[in-house]
Formats: sequence, C-alpha cells, structure tokens
Amino acid sequence: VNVQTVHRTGYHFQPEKHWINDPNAPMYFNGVYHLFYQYNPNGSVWGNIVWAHSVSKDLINWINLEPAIYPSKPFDQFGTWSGSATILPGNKPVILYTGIVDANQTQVQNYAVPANLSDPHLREWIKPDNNPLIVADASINKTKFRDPTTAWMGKDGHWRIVMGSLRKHSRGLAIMYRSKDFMKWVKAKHPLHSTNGTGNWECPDFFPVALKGTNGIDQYGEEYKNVLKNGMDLTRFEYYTLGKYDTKKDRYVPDVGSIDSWKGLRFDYGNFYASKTFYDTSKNRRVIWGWSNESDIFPEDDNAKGWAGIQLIPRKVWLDPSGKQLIQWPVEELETLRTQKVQLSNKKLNNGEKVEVTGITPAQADVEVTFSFASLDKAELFDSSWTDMYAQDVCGLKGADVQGGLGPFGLATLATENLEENTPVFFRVFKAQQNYKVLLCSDAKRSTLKFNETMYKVSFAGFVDVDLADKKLSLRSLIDNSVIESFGAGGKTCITSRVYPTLAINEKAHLFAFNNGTEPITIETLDAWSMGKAKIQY
Ligand code: DQQ
Repeated sequence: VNVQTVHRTGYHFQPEKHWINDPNAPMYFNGVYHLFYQYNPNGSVWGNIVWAHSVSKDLINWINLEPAIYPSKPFDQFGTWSGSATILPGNKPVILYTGIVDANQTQVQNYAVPANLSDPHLREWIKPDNNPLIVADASINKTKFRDPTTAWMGKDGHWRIVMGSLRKHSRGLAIMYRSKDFMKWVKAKHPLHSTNGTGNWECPDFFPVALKGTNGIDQYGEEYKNVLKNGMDLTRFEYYTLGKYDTKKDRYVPDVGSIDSWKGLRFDYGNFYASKTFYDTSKNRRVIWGWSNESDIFPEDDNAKGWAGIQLIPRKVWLDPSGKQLIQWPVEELETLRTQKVQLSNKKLNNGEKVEVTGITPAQADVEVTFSFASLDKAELFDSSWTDMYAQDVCGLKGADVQGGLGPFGLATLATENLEENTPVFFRVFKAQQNYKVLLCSDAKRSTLKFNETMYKVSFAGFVDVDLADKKLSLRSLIDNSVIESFGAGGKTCITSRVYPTLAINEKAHLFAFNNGTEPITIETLDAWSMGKAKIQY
C-alpha cells in the first residue's frame, strides 16, 4: 500500500498534500461556510505559512480555493499567522490576522477584506495599505503577540479583541484592544485576563454560551456565561475556563472551581490544538474546529507521506446544564456520510470477552454504543496518590488489558483480529473517597507495530463528570484510518488520537467491543455505520 495514502483520512478535512495547522477565521457568510487554515504550500513540515481557503455548504464536503492571504507586504512578508473573522454591521466580513514583519518574528495585527462581496466564494482578499492596525507597545513582548480573536461589541458600541501573549516568562495574557471604527485600536489598561504559570497563550478564543439549551449565542444578553480558551505552546494543550465577563469592567473572571491552569478543562484530552469557534447563524449554533497534528514526530515520516495534519470534524458546542463544563458533539451534517449500518443490542460481555462488530468498514466508521452494568460494587479503589496526576498518567498505568472491576470496557478500534495492533477507547470506573471517578482512555500504546522508536503513542485520557445513577455509560467514536475522535457520555469528555496501524488498515481493520473487568457489562445498543468519503474538490 502506498505510504502517502494508507493513513489518509476519508471524511476528515485534508488538502491534497503538504502541511496544515490551525483553522483560521471559520465563518458562515451568505449561505457558505469558509474555512481558512495555516498551510505550507511547499512541503509537509511547518513553514512558508499562507492562509489556504476552502468553502462548503455543509461543513463536510469542501471546495479548495487559492490561498486567500499570503506574505506580500512589508507588514506580513515573513509570515501570515493565525487570526479570526468578524462580520461587521452591513454584512461585511473582515479578517484580523498576525503578520510577521522581520526575521526576529516581530508580530503585528493586520486586516484583510473581500475584494468582491458579490463573489459567493469570496476568493480574493485585499490587505489595505493602512496596515498594520496594531503594533506592540514597549510593554508587550513583540514576538509573543498574536492570534487576534473575533471581535465583539461592548455596550458602549466599541469593538473589542484579544491577542495571546506572555509577560515575563510564565504569565499567559489575553491582551485586549478596543476600537470605535475597527481601524484605530487602543490597548485597554488591563488584559481581559491573565494567569501566572501557564506560559505563552496562543489562539485565545472568547465567547458567550447560553445558560440553557443547546443553541449558540453571539450577543451579551442577560443570561450567559463566558468561555475563555487558551493554547499553551509548551505542551500543545489547550484548556478553557467558564466564567463571567463583566461588561462594565471589561474583565473576565473564571468561576470559583473552574481551574485556570494546565489542569483545567479541555475541549479534547488528546491531539487537538489551535481550535476556534464561530457562531453559525444558519442553525443558531456555536461550532468549534480543532486541528490535529500527526503523531509520527519525525519530519522524515511526514515527508514520506507528503502530507501532515488534519482538521477534525466540526463540533457543536454548548453549556452542560450543570454549568460546570461544555458539551461537544459532531455536527449533524456528518451523518449524511453514514452508509451501511449494523446494530447489536442486549449483548452481555463477561470478564475477558469481546464481540466483533462486522458488516461495516471498521477503518472508516461511526460507532455509537451504550453500555450498562448491574452494580457499582466492583469498582476499583482510586489510589489517593493519583489525585495530582493527569488522567493520562492513570490510563498509562491501567491499560485496556489490565483487568479491573467495573471496566475497562469499551471499543477496540483499528484492531487486528488478535489485538496485537489496536487503539482501545474505554471506560474504567473507580471508587474514590466521596464519589466515583470515571476515566475515559484512548490509548495509542499498541496502535502500531511499526516505528516504535519515533511515535508519540500516548495513553490519552480524561475524567468524565457523569452521574452513574442509571448505571450506563455511552461512547461515540469516529474512526477514520489514522484518527479516532471519541465522545464520552454524550460529549462530556472528548479525546482524539492519531495512530498509524500497519496491519489494521483498510479492509483488514477490525472493530470490537470488549470487557476486561470482573463486573459483567451489557451492550444495551450499539449502532455502527460505514462512513463514505467526504468530497473534497482540489
Ligand atoms: N500557529 C500559528 C500561530 C499560532 C500557532 C503559526 C498555534 O499564529 O500561535 O502557524 O499553533
């Protein structure tokens, strides 16, 4: 099988070749979704970054256009880095992006506008001569000053944006600027928010969520909370807090109990970075896009493939009724790619048993399963020394084949028949001092037999804050050749893994449900679909 194609995805967004990273300026405009993204037109490692541009009617099938923004002016000749779109009154989109102006990576903020608003695809973008709009003042670290957000308007009628930055060595900053006319921007006295100890913030995203329901909001009405998300460039993890944006003081304060640091909540506990949301007026929803890097960490691997990076399936995002976290779910349009369907129900799995899901294409599938169990009594004790550990460290200790009490049970994806290669996605329930702790793991440890030395095969994991009263746990996994995106408990905990099986590829891949805990598990229902290919027109 051709190295270039074997791990290419079937329904995730990828260009024909070369490197991609951050999704930029996603927006819905006049009936069309626009996705821009960081792209190297010359190779499969990061560099020569331009804004590639694709458009879609449904967020799944895409038409690739010419790059929309690329280095060409003194204010961006060393790079056109990430940014966002804002739709101004009068239905006029504008993009703010970071320009790199010299070899020292000095960063400024620029704008671009469509050359022709009546072109349904907005193919050509103009970078007017009054750029840059914002340059760092002496108090700002000018090589860490980037990734402007979508602008929002305050009650005073002035626009606001934030950029990610760093003060001293470890304080992450969301530096705020205000403007009356979108052209002249003035730095606010205080950042919107800052946190010591996180390191530099990249790709901040700041948006309101409704307190009730699953619809998105874009305005500051009465009933909202805010989300602030930041990317940590040191670890390539993002975390978010929930909190309240005080529109008078122009400051954001995370809720008590919303952890504002490395150990906070994540949109995704796996390979997911530089995400960005937008408000989709056509369906009154907020949609989040995330980028997933390869995990074959040597450039030789990406050069051999000829491509690197995918965009994950866009997810609808809303506030959990508890108010303590967000929920994410793949956009409903993805379901149009479902073809062949199989179903299992009421299937009991004793300790050590597994059942194969046949009749679909396991290398390219969408699986939804609900597990139930009779009792919580056999849950293992949660070791108090694990309290300070990351969930992924616990998953590293307690893999899918380490027998437990209530769990591990779940799906073995991209598997060979005997599981010598497989990426298990599974639950494990622990009994802690006061409550139960549910761990969801997506463990790449045995995902491939090849490249053992060079692969980033992490046992990604997150805890799932779920009520076990009904003694059920649900899981959905989107399996697509080299990616598995999993959604635990209806989208409370999401994990993406990138994996490169050598045997479990194409029609040789298998899918199983398994239980390696002493408590018997019942598959109440399992629905699995073969997934068709997304149409991506190059
Ligand atoms: N990627 C861009 C930057 C951003 C980083 C450069 C995050 O603007 O901070 O390609 O992945």
